[in-house]
Amino acid sequence: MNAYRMILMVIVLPLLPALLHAGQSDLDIKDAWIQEGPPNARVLAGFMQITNNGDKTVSITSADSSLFKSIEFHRTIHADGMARMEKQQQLTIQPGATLKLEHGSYHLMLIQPHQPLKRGDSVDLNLRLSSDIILPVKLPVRQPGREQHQHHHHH
Ligand SMILES: [Cu+2]
Repeated sequence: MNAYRMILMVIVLPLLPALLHAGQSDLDIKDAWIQEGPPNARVLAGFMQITNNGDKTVSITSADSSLFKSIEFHRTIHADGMARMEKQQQLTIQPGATLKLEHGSYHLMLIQPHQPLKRGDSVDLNLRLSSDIILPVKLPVRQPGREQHQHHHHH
């Protein structure tokens, strides 16, 4: 064994467990969906439940999809009988906690679809985590439920 191979063994072998772990995240995504909008909608809202099964806090720092110009994280705040949306720099999920993206709370704001989207379509998007892991998520486009008819977006 030459010196070069010896160095490889010494350096690379201890790293293997870490390398094998790369690409896996502690986040579990459930019930991901996008609400169907009116034809030519400029923005759509996306929802999901994100559970952190790990023992460290995880942040989602950005999201993107080839079907949208951009994706933001929003939170709807109710004050003085009005609902308004605040842009969030990131979504943070504590260990063991579940963050619900739902009507009247946190949601994905999907901005300027490149093509019309209707129920039955599905959207692939990538969530980038603070650990630099990219988490792909598929969201079907669905009709809003009855209980959600009072929800409005103001931009
Ligand atoms: Cu919004």
